[in-house]
Amino acid sequence: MSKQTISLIGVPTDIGAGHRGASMGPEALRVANLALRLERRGLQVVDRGNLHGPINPWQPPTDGYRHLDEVVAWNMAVYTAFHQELSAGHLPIMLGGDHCLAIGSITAVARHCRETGKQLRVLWLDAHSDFNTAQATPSGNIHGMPVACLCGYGPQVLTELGGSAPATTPDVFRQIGIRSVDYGEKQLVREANVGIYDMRHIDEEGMKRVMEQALAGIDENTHLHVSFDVDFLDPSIAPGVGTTVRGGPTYREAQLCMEMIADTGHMASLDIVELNPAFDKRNQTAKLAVDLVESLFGKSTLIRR
Ligand code: B3U
Ligand code: MN
Ligand code: MN
Repeated sequence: MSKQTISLIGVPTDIGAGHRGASMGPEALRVANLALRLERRGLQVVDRGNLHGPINPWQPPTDGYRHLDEVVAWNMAVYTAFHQELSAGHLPIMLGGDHCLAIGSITAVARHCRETGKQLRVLWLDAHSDFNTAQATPSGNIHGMPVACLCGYGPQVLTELGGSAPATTPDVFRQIGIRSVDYGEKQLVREANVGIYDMRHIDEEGMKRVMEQALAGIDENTHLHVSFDVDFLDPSIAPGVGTTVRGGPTYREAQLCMEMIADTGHMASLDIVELNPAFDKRNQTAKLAVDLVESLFGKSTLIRR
């Protein structure tokens, strides 16, 4: 079998976020040696550089959305770049950027799955369920809305980014680490029946059981996309994010989560989002993210198979 090619795609924007600084995420991940660490795992890595898009005008919401036009422009760029890499047989990694950009990446992945007859599964590692709508959002920040948009709840320019709406359905999602869901959003995720493994579930059953449940049903025909919002992690180990929420997974729990994903052998695309170097200290959160991504690609203490 030929070497797997990984394509790094930098998306330097905080256009959907409530704090400035996620735009520096791609460079922080490069400085933390992401490419080299993956190469050491025997993977071929190409860094495609950064995508380009509008500046952040830092405006209040209009009709419930902040920066909708700019969010669409950035997501179109992500959608095109991601789809191109997938069509070439590469494994794309988005270096975000805030989480609104997962609308573009996952719309591309969903199209690729339709074209190849694959079954899509999305693991959404996050403190937040990101299922807000213009009515439910407390902020208008679109990084709190990508899952809703991908499932058809949102402005047409985002729900139909890939030409047909919606990109996918709630049943493909498994959300892990959730501990902050807004008032109206709770009703929405319940109605849509999104698969949510919140922190209580992790506390009660343990990360091992939770991951067994979240990964159940994955087989040869599955395209597994991992959307890793760095605020998934407990803020004591990952302070470099815009919206910290206490009570997240520990270093050990996060490692186990990543290792169990790696064990499936089916991860075919990845987002690393919401890393915010403006809140970080000595790039520690970027280094931790890289460490965990190595585990996602099969790094383990011992030879297990
Ligand atoms: N749910 C809140 C906060 C939030 C969502 N995602 C992040 N923060 N990173 C909102 O504004 O929608
Ligand atoms: Mn998120
Ligand atoms: Mn989050």
